[in-house]
Amino acid sequence: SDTYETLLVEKHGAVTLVRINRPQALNALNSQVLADMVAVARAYDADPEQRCMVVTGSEKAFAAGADIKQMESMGFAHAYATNFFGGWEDFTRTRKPVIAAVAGFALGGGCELAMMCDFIIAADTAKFGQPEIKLGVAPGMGGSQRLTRAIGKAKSMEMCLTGRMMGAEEAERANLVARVVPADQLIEEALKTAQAIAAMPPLAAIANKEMVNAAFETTLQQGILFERRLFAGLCATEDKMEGMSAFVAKRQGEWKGK
Ligand code: CO8
Repeated sequence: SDTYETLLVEKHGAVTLVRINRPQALNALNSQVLADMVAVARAYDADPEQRCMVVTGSEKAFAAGADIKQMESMGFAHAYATNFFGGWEDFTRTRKPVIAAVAGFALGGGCELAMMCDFIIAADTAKFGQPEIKLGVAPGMGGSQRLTRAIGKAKSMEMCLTGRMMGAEEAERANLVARVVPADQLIEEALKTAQAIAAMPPLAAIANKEMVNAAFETTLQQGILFERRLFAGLCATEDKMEGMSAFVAKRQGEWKGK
């Protein structure tokens, strides 16, 4: 059931590790990768045993973009009629936490996929970029919006207009990535972080993700109201009662996801 044409999926306890696996094309994202990523995300969300997901590529490339060979002969009518790239919105609807672990190239759609995840852990070899302009196009999977929100107008505009790559250190300084780690420790560090998240009360994990994401979708006042309501809602969960009494009793909490 866990077989995908373009992905290698491993379960590490409560963590699902997803590796994009099209080495012959530097993990370029074609429609099959999209279908597989959406399917794996749905399966992850639906599995109560799974609490965190890590998306990664290879040492050389997280993903070198959308598949240029698939788009080479595509015209407006086809792109518009098929809502080309629109399916990635389904991936962003994943409710549980998703970490991107990026080594090597994260270009175009690869950078955009990494930004669709909740946060990015980068190897020191990571290279981010939106080089679509060099192909006569522009980002198509949310890059112009998510990159700008992440790193601000000056850097985003420069990246999109020149198509230059940004290394891991600069990406950390610019707030594109949460953390940079040595390349040979990337998977280990990403799994460690994912295990820490997986050990959290699962409803609270979903709520925290929803709240932070609300900051990108609404006004400050609406976002704060959303936060306060959701906070109040969490007070109705058994895990909240357990979490606070465990703290007071100086013991480890045990979560039910209820
Ligand atoms: N799509 C398809 N195939 C790719 C892609 C890609 N994005 N990137 C690399 N490949 C393939 C190469 O064609 C090559 O295949 P082959 O061996 O059959 O010739 C193989 O992967 C290895 O690549 P290279 O030989 O080029 O490897 P290098 O190490 O020399 O170079 C680079 C690595 C610098 C990453 C180089 O491959 C490169 O520049 N790739 C393209 C990067 C890029 O432009 N990405 C953006 C793509 S566009 C996009 O993501 C969003 C588009 C939105 C358009 C909207 C239209 C509707």
